[in-house]
Amino acid sequence: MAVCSFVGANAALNRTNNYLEAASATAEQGKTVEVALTMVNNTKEIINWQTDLVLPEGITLVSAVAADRWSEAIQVGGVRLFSETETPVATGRGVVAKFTLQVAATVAPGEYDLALTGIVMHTPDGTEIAQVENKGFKLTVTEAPEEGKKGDLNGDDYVDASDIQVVLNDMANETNDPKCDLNGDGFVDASDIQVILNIMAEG
Ligand SMILES: [Ca+2]
Ligand SMILES: [Ca+2]
Repeated sequence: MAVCSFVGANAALNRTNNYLEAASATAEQGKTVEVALTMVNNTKEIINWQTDLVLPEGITLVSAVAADRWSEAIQVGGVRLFSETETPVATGRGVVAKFTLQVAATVAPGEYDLALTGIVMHTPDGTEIAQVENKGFKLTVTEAPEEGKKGDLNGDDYVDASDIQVVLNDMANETNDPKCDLNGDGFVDASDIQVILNIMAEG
């Protein structure tokens, strides 16, 4: 555990009692993910705050909204989240914002270390609470599911007569398997075989 530490003019404020932290989250490649930002301030009311996000390449901050313990708007500027208010709007511990990260499709699956840095909170009497230590959190990026090739009903990566056979079997058994309904009209019939023939013709 970090040792209690104090700085300069803010000596009365113990940073271990006043900080922002983000929850770890999981996102799929190419998708967005919402992350909860929690404020812990055990000693003072807070009127505004800001933090910068340390993000790996390919992960960007796109938006943020106020959450349970914060009633005022949250601004986004690049990798910075901040609020501009002059009335106390949060005390104690609670989620103050939810921010959205965009994960580029090119980001490799895996676990990434993200961090909050440059955290500053202000109290109504103008006291600044600076949080020096980064508060790290993790983002786990999962692989986007592979889209199956349209018309490849037996999953061998080719669209050919064997896929037509799958439709014929479905028609014979009257199972009406949605995966065989290639034109999406709710029925499995010759028109779905035509879809396969068209795909084969296109090569
Ligand atoms: Ca096939
Ligand atoms: Ca159909």
